[in-house]
Amino acid sequence: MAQNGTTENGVPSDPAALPLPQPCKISEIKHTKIFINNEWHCSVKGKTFPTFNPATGGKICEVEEADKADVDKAVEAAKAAMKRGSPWRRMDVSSRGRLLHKLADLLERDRTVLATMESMDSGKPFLQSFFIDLDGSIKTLRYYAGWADKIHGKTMPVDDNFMCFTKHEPVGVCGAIIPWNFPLLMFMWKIAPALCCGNAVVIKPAEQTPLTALHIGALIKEAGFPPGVVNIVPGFGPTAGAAIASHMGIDKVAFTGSVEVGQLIKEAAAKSNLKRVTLELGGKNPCIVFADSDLQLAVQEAQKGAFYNQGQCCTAASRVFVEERVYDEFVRLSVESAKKIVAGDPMDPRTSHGPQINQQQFEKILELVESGKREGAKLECGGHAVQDKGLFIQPTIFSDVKDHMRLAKEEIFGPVQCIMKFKSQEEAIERANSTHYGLAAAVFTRSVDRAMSVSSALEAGTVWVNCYNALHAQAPFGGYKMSGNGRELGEYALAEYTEVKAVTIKLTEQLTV
Ligand code: NAD
Ligand code: NW8
Repeated sequence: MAQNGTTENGVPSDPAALPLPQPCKISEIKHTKIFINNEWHCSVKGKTFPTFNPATGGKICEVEEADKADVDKAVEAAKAAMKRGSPWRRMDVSSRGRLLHKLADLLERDRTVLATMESMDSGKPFLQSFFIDLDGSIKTLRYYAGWADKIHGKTMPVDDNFMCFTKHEPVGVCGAIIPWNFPLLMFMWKIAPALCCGNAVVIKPAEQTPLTALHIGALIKEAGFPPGVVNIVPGFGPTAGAAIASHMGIDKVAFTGSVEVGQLIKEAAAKSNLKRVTLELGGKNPCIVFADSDLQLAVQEAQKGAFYNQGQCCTAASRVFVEERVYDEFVRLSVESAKKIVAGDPMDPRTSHGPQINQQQFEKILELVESGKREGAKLECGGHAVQDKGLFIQPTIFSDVKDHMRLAKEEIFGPVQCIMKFKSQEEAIERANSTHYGLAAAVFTRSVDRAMSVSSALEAGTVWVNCYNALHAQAPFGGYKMSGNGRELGEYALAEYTEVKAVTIKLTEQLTV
């Protein structure tokens, strides 16, 4: 059983929760324009770009393409929303929280439409969109709604002649650039903490998956956020994305995506106005399975870690280290279970495995699979595209993977599990840490001592013990080393969206008794 009371493909395990939700018919996409100042705008250059359904290859619709000039307009709107005396600045903090709750209510109302649209645009199985992405998005909004009226500073005792306190103020205009693997969830991870702290946002969805973000634009307006508080600029990385990263009017940028682009963003931020940068980049996440673990559980969780969202997760468990004594059994059970995964139409409730996002990712993954075959890893199952099915790739398992192979070093971002053998705990830790990444890691063991010592030794922002992908709005998420800077979710994310002001007041009246 997976988390949140759901089974592998997101189906509720509680039969009382049946019947299952069904995707709805979307005959026409309503929102395809740039969202600025609570209004829909055509692109300044008059350009549009197509968005496709990766399951069918069919074009869904054209979307207005934002470029630098559109980002400039969005930033002006956001700056106006942040101006002293503006409705957003003057709004009392409880009302800010109510607006975020209202937005969450509207996501609940439109849950089926949003889940259907998310699946059409990204290829995710509908039930996963419905139960994981929508659930996570709604929980993230409600969690930060609760923080809106609890963001306060401290009073510092200095010397007798002064009163000194801090205020946690919004940073200002926050840029956000997000990827295509969790289009709606990443949107909420960015806007919810930004808005609860009183910032304005200019956000660019990924060019592959702009649709749910634009629907949310309509809901933001309906919820009653003042104009300019959230602005959505669908477009490409080197144009709209780069304009955000180098904009003089943007005070902070949050990015989720590849290491390469993360480096470009930091460089652009440094060379423009030194805007603050938070980055959530990839991982080559180790999963360590000890012989004393519940092996069935380890097999299931490691598999979910490797194949969830077609392997397109920054948290994907792509290096599984298994203790020698249970290695053969682990491989056997993993292969047996992987062969049962049903790839197919994302709208079909039996499907738990959809297509990759696009041709470029599809080819990159298959090229890495070929490198594994060439370098001598043992292909246990899969290893090919699903016949005649466009962008679908079979869940693939390699055993006997060695640390020097490309499979063990590069982020694959596809449904490929690499299994490796280890002898000692010390060796497993050493090898798990020998990567420039450090996003997440997992340990499977029945020993509390071992869970504690191994989780301390792992260089990763998240360590899961006897579970995988156990993300919660309350817990911080982010990377060590080259997996990123800063934290999203939880209380820690608030620090990324606030400036701290120290106010020191000289007191003239002196009490002598
Ligand atoms: P990417 O990093 O290019 O894209 C992520 C976002 O950055 C998109 O919104 C994109 O438009 C934007 N972007 C691209 N170039 C930019 C630039 N020069 N300036 C500003 N913004 C820019 O990722 P991708 O090309 O879609 O995927 C490539 C690889 O990145 C994947 O194979 C995977 O390894 C990794 N990836 C990681 C995540 C993650 O969640 N950490 C998500 C998607 C992709
Ligand atoms: C925020 C996120 C979640 C949540 C639940 C289950 C499986 C996978 C993910 C996940 C609040 C509450 C719940 C997941 C999401 C994003 C990434 C990787 C895995 N998130 N979930 Cl990058």
